[in-house]
Amino acid sequence: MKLLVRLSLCMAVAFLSSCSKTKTAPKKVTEENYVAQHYSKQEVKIPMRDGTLLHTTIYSPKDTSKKYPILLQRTPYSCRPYGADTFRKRIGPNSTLMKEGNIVVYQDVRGRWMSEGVYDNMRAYIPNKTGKQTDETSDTYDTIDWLVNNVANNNGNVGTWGISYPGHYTTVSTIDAHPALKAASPQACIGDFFFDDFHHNGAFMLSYFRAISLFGTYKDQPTDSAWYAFPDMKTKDQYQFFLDKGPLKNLNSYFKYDHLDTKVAHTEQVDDFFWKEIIEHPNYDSVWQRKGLIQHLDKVPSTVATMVVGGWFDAEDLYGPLETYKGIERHQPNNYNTMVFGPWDHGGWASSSATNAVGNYYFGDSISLKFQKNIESKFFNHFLKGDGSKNSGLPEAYVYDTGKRDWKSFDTWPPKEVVSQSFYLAPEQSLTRKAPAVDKVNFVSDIKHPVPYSEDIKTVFTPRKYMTDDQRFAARRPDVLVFETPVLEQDLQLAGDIVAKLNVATTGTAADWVVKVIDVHPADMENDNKNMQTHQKLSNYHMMVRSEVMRGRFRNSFSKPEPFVPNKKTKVSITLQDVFHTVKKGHKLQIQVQSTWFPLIDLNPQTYVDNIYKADEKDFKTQTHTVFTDSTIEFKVLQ
Ligand code: PG9
Repeated sequence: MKLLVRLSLCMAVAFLSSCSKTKTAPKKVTEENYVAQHYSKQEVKIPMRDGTLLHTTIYSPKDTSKKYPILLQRTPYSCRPYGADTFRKRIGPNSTLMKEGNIVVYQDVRGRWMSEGVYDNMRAYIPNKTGKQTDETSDTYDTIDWLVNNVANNNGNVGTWGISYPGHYTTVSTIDAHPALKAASPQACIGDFFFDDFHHNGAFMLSYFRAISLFGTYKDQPTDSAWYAFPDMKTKDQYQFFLDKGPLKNLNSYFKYDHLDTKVAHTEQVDDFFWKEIIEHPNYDSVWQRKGLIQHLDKVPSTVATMVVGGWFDAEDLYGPLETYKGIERHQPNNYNTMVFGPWDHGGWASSSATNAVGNYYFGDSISLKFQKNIESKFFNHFLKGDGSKNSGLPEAYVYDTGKRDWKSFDTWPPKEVVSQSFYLAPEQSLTRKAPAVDKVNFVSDIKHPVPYSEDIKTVFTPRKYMTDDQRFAARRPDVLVFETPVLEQDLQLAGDIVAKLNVATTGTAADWVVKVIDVHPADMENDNKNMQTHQKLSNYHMMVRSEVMRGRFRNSFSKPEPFVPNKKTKVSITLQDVFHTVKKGHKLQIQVQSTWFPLIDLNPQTYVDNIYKADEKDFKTQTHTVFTDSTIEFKVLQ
């Protein structure tokens, strides 16, 4: 009975707020006030099966002459602006869908902003839930059920979409999906925080330092304004800041919230529950494993069509979208499941900019706008307003070649036609198809002078631009090994993942191994870019195409780390995420290998300690590392 009263109260609250508008003279319709002119807004509290109320904002077309599908986004980033009389400037996945008319719904997920409950990062899925047990799949199910049964003028079909964390909740919506869910587009969707965002193969993404408090500050009641604070580094020079800070434990003081009236006992050294989770769980243990979503993609019913979207230069979530698409293909081969990967950084495809570039590298005009209009809108219209058959007119894999700078469609990804081609890290800094005599190359890894990941002096919220940055600054350092082909006499089209099979050694007992794949442009190449920083030139530009780190202790298992035996030749294999890139005739393919990448990732002490987050200054030691020339880089090549 109580729940029914709450529900009817919610409806009453919703109804009153939508009637509160005072009569004003109609304003000129501009992009700025398009939503306010064409949509009405409701704010409701939807009750979950355990009674928790989730704040939900509903934008409905004022034209009630037809029924509309519901486009739902669940987010930790707020439904702002709050209040019945303030409207977003843009709603929905893109302006085409906004102007065609859809019911667009945003919801604060449990424990965030105006919703009740307690937040948990990447809340673990609970199989076979009973009674009032909840997780994000049940919250989504209950939300969709309420919407289709209570929102006026809906056509009974629901679509979900989102980028990054909202992309994660979009993937969640497909698991044990509500029958009304017909289309989902997880975009840059987080798959697993041990391989997306905060960690790469166990190395901590120190460059995410400022983002931690966004997800680790307690709040104990609904709020329409930010309850967290970002650490003040008091400098723009992030490299120097972290070098001066030294061991990670010296950052703990930034995660005590004396200023917050939280339930956490301030006597603890760290109040931020996310930072605590990170520093107490350095290995891929049950805490991270439970949160991983990829393992549950066997629970995506065939009633849901999926289109996974990602950017080839997405520094934050590349593992997630690739593994989400591949996971649904693997578990549910008969589902309608497609992918689109373009020349974008994190969420770049949602840009309304006429020019598309990543950092200093320009790709072309209106690439994002054409995607929004011709691919994304077509996907949702087909499954939510159309016949919903598998004949959507869209390809299985629509992928952009970032070397040739054009799109291609395939009926599988990676393409069936690819062949593996291995290149050896050979002496004299060469990269050869032919196995060289086994030799070795040494370098001193000086933790007092780590290799920068970028030449830029800035404090990032999350890293982005480095993904296409010129790598000449690194190539000219003695602690970066360079291996390079001669000028190519024909195009080399890379399509799929890249596996670095290194044979290495170290004088220490711990080391990180970073591999970078680089497209060296011709020396006589003229700038054609609209986006280059003035000092950057395309002549001999060392364009980063892909890069990845392996924290050496995890070389055999992410859950059971192991030290190196000093000076013992050891195998370290690193899978670099998929690419679709032609290294064109006249260019060179280059590989760089290094052991620091600062402060993108934290410094490895280079002596083995159980938990690097608790390491002391004395544990950090300069070491000499070795790469043997029987190490190979295996590419997937389209002939
Ligand atoms: N995946 C992105 C992110 C997560 C956590 C911290 C910072 C960024 C995102 O949701 O944008």
